[in-house]
Amino acid sequence: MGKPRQLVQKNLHGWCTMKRLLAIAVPAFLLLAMACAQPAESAGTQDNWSVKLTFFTQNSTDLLPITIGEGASTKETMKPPPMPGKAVTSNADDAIVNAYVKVAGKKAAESVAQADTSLPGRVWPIEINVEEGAAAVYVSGDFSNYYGGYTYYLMDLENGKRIEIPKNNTPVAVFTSGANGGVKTVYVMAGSSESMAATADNKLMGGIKVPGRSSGKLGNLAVTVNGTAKSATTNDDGFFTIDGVGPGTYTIRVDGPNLIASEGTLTVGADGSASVALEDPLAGDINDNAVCDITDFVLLKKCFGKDSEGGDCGQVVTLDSSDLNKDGVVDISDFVLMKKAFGKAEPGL
Ligand SMILES: [Ca+2]
Ligand SMILES: [Ca+2]
Ligand SMILES: [Ca+2]
Repeated sequence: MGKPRQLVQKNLHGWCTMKRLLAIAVPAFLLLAMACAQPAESAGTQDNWSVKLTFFTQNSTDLLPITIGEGASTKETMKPPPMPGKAVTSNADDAIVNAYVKVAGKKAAESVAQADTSLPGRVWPIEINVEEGAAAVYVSGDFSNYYGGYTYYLMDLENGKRIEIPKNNTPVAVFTSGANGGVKTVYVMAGSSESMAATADNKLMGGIKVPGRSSGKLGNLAVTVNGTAKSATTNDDGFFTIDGVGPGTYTIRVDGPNLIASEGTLTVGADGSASVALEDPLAGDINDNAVCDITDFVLLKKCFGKDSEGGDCGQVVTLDSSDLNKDGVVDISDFVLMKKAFGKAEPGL
């Protein structure tokens, strides 16, 4: 039960190593990778979708299912807040979902309740009541009616984790064994891009994804709230929080070495909640001059085929800045990433 996430990541590293060894077969491997990236079958639409999350302990009879979503598919359960990027309608559909998981007792599901429906929100807070010395809490998702255009995450503010919920029912740990007891809140976030941010109680939280980079390689990206002195740096999972973002309209900007910065507009209402789907920042600006063009292409070419064991790229460019997906080697995958960014310029400051 609860296959450890680390194992999965280890396998991915192994996969990358294998890919490197078989560099000669790169085109075939690209095809394979593309096949892997295909989303699971999705039946939902943008306005009528649902995702059922089931929280449980090692005792698989302790199940707590909750459903989030939009439209008729969720009418028997809970009405969620609108999606990031959509207007807050402040009608009864804008519900905050609270769920309680009692871990040490016999039952995981103590209650599932719809909280104050007059309070609009754009993330779904889920409260988990973890008893002291409790076993791990896991979550798995049923995505049979999800909308494939959205991605979904659980945000664990206490541990600074952005938890990706696998679409194949694989459980992931939310809180591991030995977690301190008490009520903990995780937030479900969903949006049309993989990078997203939202506020709850004037705390800005979010996750940044750089296409092509795996979780664990998304650290040290700068997130700034333009017009304020507020900023944060992402951790390796792309997770960040910024406190004290009160009502107002802000431009959120994300940038980092060799990236074309992205921006999104966040309007925080009087209740302190709002959300924004950010454009994913794209890797490809190797010389960091705010545009991805032929100069960057030439620099990338200087490092082609190089890895940490295979020599440097000459005087003008480092292997690290050309390794756009941060897998330790400069190869065709990095060119594919650069193609996404090619011709793009950063929004002006
Ligand atoms: Ca940049
Ligand atoms: Ca450039
Ligand atoms: Ca690379």
